[in-house]
Amino acid sequence: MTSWWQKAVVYQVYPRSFQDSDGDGIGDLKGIISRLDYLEKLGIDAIWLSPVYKSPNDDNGYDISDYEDIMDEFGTMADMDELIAEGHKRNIKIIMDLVVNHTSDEHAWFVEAKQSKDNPYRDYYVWADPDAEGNPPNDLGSTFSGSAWEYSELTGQYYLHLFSKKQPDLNWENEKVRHAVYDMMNFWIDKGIGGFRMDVIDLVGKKPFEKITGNGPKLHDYLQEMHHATFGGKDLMTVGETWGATPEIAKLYSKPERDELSMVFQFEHSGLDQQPWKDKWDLQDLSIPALKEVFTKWQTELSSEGWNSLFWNNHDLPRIISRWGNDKDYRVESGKMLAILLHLQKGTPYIYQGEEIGMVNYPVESIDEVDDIESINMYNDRLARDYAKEDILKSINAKGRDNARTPMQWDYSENAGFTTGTPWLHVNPNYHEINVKQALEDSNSLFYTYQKLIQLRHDNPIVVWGDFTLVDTADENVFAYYRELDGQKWLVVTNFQAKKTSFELTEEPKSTIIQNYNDKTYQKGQLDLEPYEAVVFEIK
Ligand code: TEU
Repeated sequence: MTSWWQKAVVYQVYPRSFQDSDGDGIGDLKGIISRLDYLEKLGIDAIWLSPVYKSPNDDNGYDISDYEDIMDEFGTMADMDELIAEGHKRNIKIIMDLVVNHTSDEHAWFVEAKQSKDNPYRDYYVWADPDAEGNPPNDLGSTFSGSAWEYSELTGQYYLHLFSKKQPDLNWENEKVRHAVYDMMNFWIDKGIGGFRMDVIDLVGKKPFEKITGNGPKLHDYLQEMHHATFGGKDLMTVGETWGATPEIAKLYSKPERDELSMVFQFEHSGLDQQPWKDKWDLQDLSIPALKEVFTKWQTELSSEGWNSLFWNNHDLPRIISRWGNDKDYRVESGKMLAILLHLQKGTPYIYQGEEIGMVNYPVESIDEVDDIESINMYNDRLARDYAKEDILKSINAKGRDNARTPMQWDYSENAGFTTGTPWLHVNPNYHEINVKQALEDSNSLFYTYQKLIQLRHDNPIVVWGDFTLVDTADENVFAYYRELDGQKWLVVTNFQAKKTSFELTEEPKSTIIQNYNDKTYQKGQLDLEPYEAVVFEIK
């Protein structure tokens, strides 16, 4: 059986930074609606909408205080209903971000729970007595620096927060919590959404007293229970965010007969430019052979069981052209190369807003320019541990989450057409060169490469279903692979570096499907490749 999401391309919208409609400097739902025609032109099938629920914004909406209401700055539930309806008119489904590992500390459940040890909501969260010295029960750390335990004066116990202290962890062992979550999911399903992206879903089976966070013993039981209580049998798409997934684990989530999820985001490639066993902030250069190995492993392991998601970017990751392409001399060439390399693999591709016009990282000079709680906490933590300020800022420039969160660049007008007010986060000053208007007017822009890649997927079963085989190359920085289906064969060749090289084309190509150096023609034999050149051949 096949499903719509196996042939789909998903576009992620980070609402705060997409389009402001009322001049308060913050993107909103009406703004998104006004840009649906643009997304339809790009050709995407679904939008993954980062959280729009009511939230005090300690972590920009990933701290939810009411799952069935909309954040004031973003609009109203009527706007949300309109977004779903306007999406349907254009065959664009809305995938809601489901953040249920934790709530905000301002959620009614937590406001109740913290009052007393016998409050009916107490067990919605995870509490622990101080140890003999008054310290937290163990040394579990928060992803956003410091301890994962926060002391609560009112009752003299600690509560667990794997993220900020304003994001208390829900206790999934409590059946009432699980069923409250399922009811809330059904509320959204009834509105006609297309599915869910599940935030850090691999943490919900945690055993914090045994210091188990990801992949806890009950995780898959909970997901099967959720599946049957909510989206099961409803043709919705579900994608779990799972930082610690191996191919074996990804199959547990995504084999259809297990009744869990459609697919997961796994991050193995994303860890390749950090030093082994260290933090994402501890930088090292990307090795292309290592990248080839990781992609090949996932393509091969999930070829017939389970399903892959394909992505370079999201709201937590730096811009891919700045990260692994070249944002100085080859912005467009490297951007197209990266797009072609990713989108012709097997799986469901995700495009993060602005990726399709080649937006790049914002240069941060001082911590005062930073909004992201993860970066700010890390900065303070490392300063206290005597790291050099320059090194910390270097890490933030390379990996900080704000890189992806600067406002969408629409045109040449003030603030890039994002807002008529003061933007909540600085607009990248390069919007005079990089913006949607420019991209739409230039038939050679990155936008049209993305548009064509989406079209190729929609039109060619080989892109959706074809087998993947890595090609051995003389230059280890050339990444080439075959896709094959029913006697048809495509060859993808990409030069993943800023210098020229060559590639031996051993078969006469029938045709060229897409390329990023337009006026070149190709024949069997030695191909001279330009920096970041990418070309796809039909071989037979
Ligand atoms: O991200 C999970 C997560 O662990 C990230 O914080 C990630 O580790 C980090 O950015 C990379 O170092 C999800 C959301 O995508 C993120 O925006 C939220 O802050 C987080 O969960 C908490 O909800």
